[in-house]
Amino acid sequence: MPTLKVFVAGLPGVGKTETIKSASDLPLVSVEKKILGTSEIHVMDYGRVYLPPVMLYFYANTHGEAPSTVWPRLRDEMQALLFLYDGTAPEQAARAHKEFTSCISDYTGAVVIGVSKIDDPQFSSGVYDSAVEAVGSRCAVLPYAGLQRDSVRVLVDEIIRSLSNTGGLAWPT
Ligand SMILES: Nc1nc2c(ncn2[C@@H]2O[C@H](COP(=O)(O)OP(=O)(O)OP(=O)(O)O)[C@@H](O)[C@H]2O)c(=O)[nH]1
Ligand SMILES: [Mg+2]
Repeated sequence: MPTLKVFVAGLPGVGKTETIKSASDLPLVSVEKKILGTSEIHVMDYGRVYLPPVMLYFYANTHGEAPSTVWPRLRDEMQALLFLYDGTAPEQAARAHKEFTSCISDYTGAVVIGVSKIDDPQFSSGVYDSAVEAVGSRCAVLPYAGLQRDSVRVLVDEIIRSLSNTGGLAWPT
């Protein structure tokens, strides 16, 4: 069965855990992930969903750690990066963008940005606008609601689409 590993990245509180919960067929678990090629173990959120013919695995940073600190040790085995900006936190947008820029440097996998919490009255379209402006044509920027399965599914579909566009899929779609 073809598999696809997706790292869900973002600053603390952006909605990574809820997004994985909504995307996944399983209750959320925390895993001790072995870092490829090392003896290092890293605690991460984990979920998975079967979208025939592919099994997608999701991992996310936890415990308030910055994505750019763990990503360098994971990027080689992740086919996609789903990077989240908090739609209710315009004051974090500049920091999120700095993290994002660091994560995508030299990365050739699929990249999608989600702007979270569109269902929240505090959602600011300014976060969306600044993300679009900052990333240009590098990747899609999609506002979404992490507590809603259908909304998260749109992000997942975009990841699969962008991988098939770049020839990164090993199976026909
Ligand atoms: N309204 C709304 N609230 C959300 C959404 N996604 C997450 N939240 C809330 O935002 C808070 C943080 O969500 P988490 O999923 O725990 O965020 P996280 O990125 O995993 O946070 P850390 O693990 O601490 O880095 C929680 O109170 C969630 O209920 C969303 O789409 N809409
Ligand atoms: Mg979390």
